Amino acid sequence: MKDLEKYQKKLQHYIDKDRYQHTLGVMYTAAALAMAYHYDMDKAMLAGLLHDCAKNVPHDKKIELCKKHHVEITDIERENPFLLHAKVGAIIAKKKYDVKDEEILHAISVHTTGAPAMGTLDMILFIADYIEPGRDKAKNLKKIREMAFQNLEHTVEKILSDTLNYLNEKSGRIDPTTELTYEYYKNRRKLVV
Ligand code: DGI
Ligand code: FE
Ligand code: FE
Repeated sequence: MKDLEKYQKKLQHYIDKDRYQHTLGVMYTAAALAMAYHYDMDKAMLAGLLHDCAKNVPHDKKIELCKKHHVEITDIERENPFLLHAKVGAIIAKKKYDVKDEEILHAISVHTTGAPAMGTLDMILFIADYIEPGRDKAKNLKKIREMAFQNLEHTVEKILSDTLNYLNEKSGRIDPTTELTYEYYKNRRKLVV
């Protein structure tokens, strides 16, 4: 996909070097997951490439952009504006990168907290962001990297469970969506098994 190069050049002006490296990791990991789960590889790569495009947008600007585009801001997001880089990323992908594909925009907008009943691309991006080769801090990465190629939903549940434990340990405010999403996937596994 030739367009990808154009997006890459542009993106490099807006995010720092380390974030760009992370982004490439997510892009290629999303491609691998798309291959494993028979999803459109080009779409997965574009979602991976652009998912953190709002990471370097100042907090007040993120809030302003949400207001301008009628995107709802929760109290938790107001207190932890970094969470907004997901929703604002979707706005920027649409307005500045001209991405029209709603699945890509949705995957970007839920990539930090997840959301109940995610689609395949949502889960691919959520997981790729967590397991890309440059990540080395989270617990259980080896196991989660293995799980990712076996079952998307179980992997999402495990990532959320570990993220909630991590946030509880460091007393980070938990977005209700993160909690809701975890409960959703936990209950689903119990229903299915
Ligand atoms: O932008 P990245 O760093 O690549 O990754 P991300 O968008 O998934 O953000 C990861 C961080 O988000 C990680 O430190 C955990 C945090 N996070 C996820 N859910 C919540 C949360 N932080 C808070 N405070 N509350 C949440 O519900
Ligand atoms: Fe992110
Ligand atoms: Fe990321």
